[in-house]
This record gives sequence, C-alpha cells and structure tokens, in this order.
Amino acid sequence: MSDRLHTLSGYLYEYQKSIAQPEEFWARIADSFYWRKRWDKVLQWNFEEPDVRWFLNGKLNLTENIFEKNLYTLGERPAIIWEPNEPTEPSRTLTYRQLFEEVCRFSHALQSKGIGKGDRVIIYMPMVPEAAVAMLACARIGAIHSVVFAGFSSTSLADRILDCKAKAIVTADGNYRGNKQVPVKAIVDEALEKTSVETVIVYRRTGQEISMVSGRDCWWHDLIQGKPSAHKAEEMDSEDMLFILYTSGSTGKPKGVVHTTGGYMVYTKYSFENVFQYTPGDVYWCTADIGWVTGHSYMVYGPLLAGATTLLFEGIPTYPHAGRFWEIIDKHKVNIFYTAPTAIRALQAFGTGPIEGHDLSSLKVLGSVGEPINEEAWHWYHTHIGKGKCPIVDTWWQTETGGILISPLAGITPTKPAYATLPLPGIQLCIVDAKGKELTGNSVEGNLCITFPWPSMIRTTYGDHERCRQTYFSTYKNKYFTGDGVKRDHDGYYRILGRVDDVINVSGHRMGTAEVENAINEHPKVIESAVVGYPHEIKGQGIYAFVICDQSTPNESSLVQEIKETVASIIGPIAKPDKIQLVPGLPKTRSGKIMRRILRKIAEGSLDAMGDTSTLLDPEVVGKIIDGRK
Ligand code: 7RM
Repeated sequence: MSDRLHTLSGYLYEYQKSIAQPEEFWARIADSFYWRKRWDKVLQWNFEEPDVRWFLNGKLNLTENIFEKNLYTLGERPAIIWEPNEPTEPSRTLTYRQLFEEVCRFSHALQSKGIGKGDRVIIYMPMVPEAAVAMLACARIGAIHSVVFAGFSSTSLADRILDCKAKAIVTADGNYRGNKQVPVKAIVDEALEKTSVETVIVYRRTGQEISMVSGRDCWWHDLIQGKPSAHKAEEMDSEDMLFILYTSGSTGKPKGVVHTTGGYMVYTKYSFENVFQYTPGDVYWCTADIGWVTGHSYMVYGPLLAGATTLLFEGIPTYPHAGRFWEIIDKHKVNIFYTAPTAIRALQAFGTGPIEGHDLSSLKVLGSVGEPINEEAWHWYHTHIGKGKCPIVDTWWQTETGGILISPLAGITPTKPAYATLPLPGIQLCIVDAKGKELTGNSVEGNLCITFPWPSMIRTTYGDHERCRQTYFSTYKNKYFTGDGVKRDHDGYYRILGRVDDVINVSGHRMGTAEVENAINEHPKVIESAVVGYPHEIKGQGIYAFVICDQSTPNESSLVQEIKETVASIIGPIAKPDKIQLVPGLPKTRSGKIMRRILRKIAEGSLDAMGDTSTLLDPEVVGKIIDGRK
C-alpha cells in the first residue's frame, strides 16, 4: 500500500493536517507497516535534553517490512540491479526473494560469529550488493551497523572503530574505482594495528593478494556456506538503534549520528514514495555511495521498503568515458535518477557529446542532493538529461534528518531552479536571525531551524548525548538548528544558501575545517593552519589552507605536496586541500581567534573589501597574505 500524494492541493491539505494533528497523521502512515506489536503512544518529546521517541513500545523488525510483508507479491521483482565498474563485466540482478535469502544466510553467518542484538558492526565495503546485504542482515539480527565510506583512510576507520567499540568489520579484499584498484583489506589491517575487533569478514571482489589473520579473519563465502536461506528476525523496539553514521561538524572529531528503527523506517519509505513519485515497476538509480546517508536512506532502506528496484553502481561517472551514466540509464531503462550537483557540473564540462547515442527516454524524474545546485547546472540537467520533460527534485536534508525534509514532490510541486521549494508533510520549519528571533512572513533570510520532531530525526550522538544537545539543540531554544542558511522568497519557497558554521561542502561531502586543520598540523614542519572553503566551479566548494611553516623550508612545492599527502593519509583523499598557501602569520583577534571572514575573502579573491580589520592583533599580516597569494 502506498501513501503517495497525487496533486498539489492534496499535498497542501495533507501538510495542514500533518501540522494540526501530527500524531494522528504519523499514526496513519505507520499503520501501513507490519508491526509485531503496535505502539502504545505515537510521540513523546522535548528538545531541551533532547529526548525524542516515536511509536513508543512498538515492536517490529524493519527487514520484515521489506521481505516477509511483500514476498508473495514482489518475490520475483528485481530488488537490486548491480552495475560493475567495468562495462564489460556482466551486471547482476537480485530479486526480492534472492536478496531475502542472501540476507538470511548472512544473518546466520553474523550470529555464528557471536554477533547479536546491540553489537556494533562496521561495514567498510565497495559498492557491491553484499554491502546492502550486510546492512540488512545487521538490521535483521538487531546489530547496529556503521558504514564507513571506503574512501576513508585507515586512521579515520580506526577512529570510528574505537568510538563505537565495534565487535566486527565486514569488508572486501579490494575495490575497483575507475582505473584504480584500492587495497581495502590492507587499509583495514592498518586500522587494526591501532585498535582491535573480534571478527573481520572479507567479501572477495577483486581476487587480489591479501593477508588473513587466523582466528580473526574469515571469507564471506566460507562463512555463508551451508547457512539456511530462511531466518527468524529479531524483535526490535521502535527506539532500538538501527545504525550509527559518522559525519563531520565544526569540531575536529566526527560524530556518530544515531538513528532508530521505527521512525526511520516510516519516514524513509514515505518520503521516497512521495518525493520521487515512485510507481510500482520503476527502476530507480541513486548514484551516492552507501557510506553516506543518501546511500542508506535512498539507495537501500527507502526504496526497498517501497518495493522498488534500486540500481547500485560500483564505478565513477567518468570511467571508462564521460557517458557512463547515460549508458547505464539506457542499458537498465532507468526511470528515476538521483545524483549530486558536483557530478552534474563535472559531466557538463564534457559538453553534450557523451550524451549522444544514449536513449534517455525512460527517465521520468531527476533528483539532486548534497549541496546547493546552481541555476546553470539545473538548466543543463533539465534540458540535456531530462529533455525538458522531467521534473527535478532538489532535495534538502542531512545525515541528522535521516530523510528528505524540503523538496518538491515530482511533477506535483511547481519547481524553481535552485530552490528546494516546500517542506514535506510533518516538517515544521522556522527561520531565525543570529539572535534567535523568528523571522515570520515571506521574503526573509536567516538560519534554518526545525521546531517539531519528525520520525527519522537524530536521537543522539553515539556515546556523547551532551554533544548532540550542544550541537543541534542549544543554539536556539526549543529548536533543532540545521547549520544552514536559508531564504524564504515571496512565494514562501525555500532556497538553501549553504552552511553558516565551520563546515565546508566539497563535492557534496561534509568536512569540518577543524578536522582538516588537525590533519595538516600533523605534518612535522607545520606550526599552525587555517582552512576555509572557497567557490569551486565543479566541486561547489574547494578547500583553501593557509599554513604557517617552520622557517627552514627550502622547497615550497614539495612541502605543499607533502602536506596534501598527510591530509589524504589521515582523513582520506577527499579532504586534500585544493590550494595551500604558506603564510607568515594568520589574522587573529587580540583574544587569539582566527578571523575566518578575512581568510574567506582572500580565498575567493575579493581582495578590496576586507571589512573592519582594526580589531586584529597585527593588521599588517593581511597585506602580506594578499601579496603572497598566487
Ligand atoms: C543528504 C546530505 C548535509 C548538508 C546540509 C546542506 C547540504 C544537502 C542540499 C544541501 C542545498 C540541497 N547529508 N545540502 N542537500 N544544500 N541544497 N538540496 O547531503 O549530512 O552529508 O550533508 O549538505 O548544507 O546541511 S549530509
């Protein structure tokens, strides 16, 4: 059964109802799921602590809502289509029944290793169907998964293993990415020199030489050997943790965002069906990686709960050629395509040549996520990919929100380039100024907050509830603060303006400036650094680092290269600064605070309007930095 809206007036009516009577509204949506025991109370909350609970005392298993609930009708429908990195390698299709059996076998496999309810399992895998199988098997046995993007370094991986006290890691021997082969298992081994887990399960993908530690490491295929293809799902409470996903904030250390079972399930399915206007039989393709929240909510959970066919692509947009996306859409007759502005801009740079010869007529809906989409990219996407007839859903949300909160409903909400348009039912937004005063009415600009809970919202940051309170619920009283700036225009439409905190968004990947600074400072010659974002044509934002080094620096360019490599090895290649400028000092206030506003101006090249620099300890340093800028 689908709770899909069909008309603009239907949406407006539903929205009003959802605000006037939120509990009745969400109870109605949740009633179409299979609960072993229905909830006693829909919602209990306060944003002070925060303490938010949905569907209290409801008992369920999320995977029963993907499989058992639908197998009779959907068993033979493709659940996952997998497209490999190499176009010459055959693609794979798993029907709902086949996926169910794989999940069951792997659930037994995990349990045979002593992994059960409440244990944390790190998934560090390439984009193969087994990554989704591992997530679903965790959900089935009640283990809490934490997927770590396979592009992160061994240090980042070790930090996450330690923070969540993981019992096991599911990984692979290697990963194919374009013309590169990444030694995934070797990175895991390196991480495990700094910490430890009981079990490492290795899926064979590349067949490359790896080392296996006896007693700790085992092969995926050996472990599932002979395991039954049926499995009795664990009974979970609605508020039991489903997963932890680490994300960057304004401090140096990424935090483990916690999502729980019932609310996340209800919201991801509801938002998936409504935003993309999914209809049965549609082939849906989201190009994200499972290591990001988009890969969780809109590649695995949302689509599978809706009975959709979800396509997973192992490779990158430009390999072996810049038409790879369009070739895949043609090959698998994709109906709904969801990608990031950075990918659109990167492909736009190749012109329309690579699109020619690929039939894109199967497309009905296009989506965008991860960062603000500029008007030019929006129009290119609309004209050349959607051929002017596919609505674009510009979906705003965050790791913390679990699901899409502001977006057009495809084909229903009239769109405006670069606007995420209107909130989904149940989402109560508010715009505040820097002092926290609410800005009412239209044509206003300020900080985006949310005033009422929604089912898939963050519950805590793993192991540190105070940090969750501090970060999201203390800036403005009784409000969840998103960290984004926003404008509400004369029509009441929302346009996201980007982060107002020290988070930068590089190719849709969130990065804390402090996190990058910490990594730069690990280089023995670095004394101090300051990192800011600057506008980048393809990536949205690039990373600009101002670095003070020790005086004995004979070769600048090799030092700059070394610093970049240091960052790549500590965080991962995605965090490598695009520009590094060695400077004699940094603009600091008398109290020692770095004036990032000035550095941002210098980084973006607007050199004449520095604003007030009189509070600086040493105003002359600004001129020196400008002179040193290449
Ligand atoms: C889904 C995801 C969250 C941050 C968020 C924004 C930015 C995401 C849009 C967007 C403008 C969008 N989760 N952001 N979507 N900005 N328009 N449609 O990206 O946790 O990794 O990042 O991304 O700044 O706060 S995330």
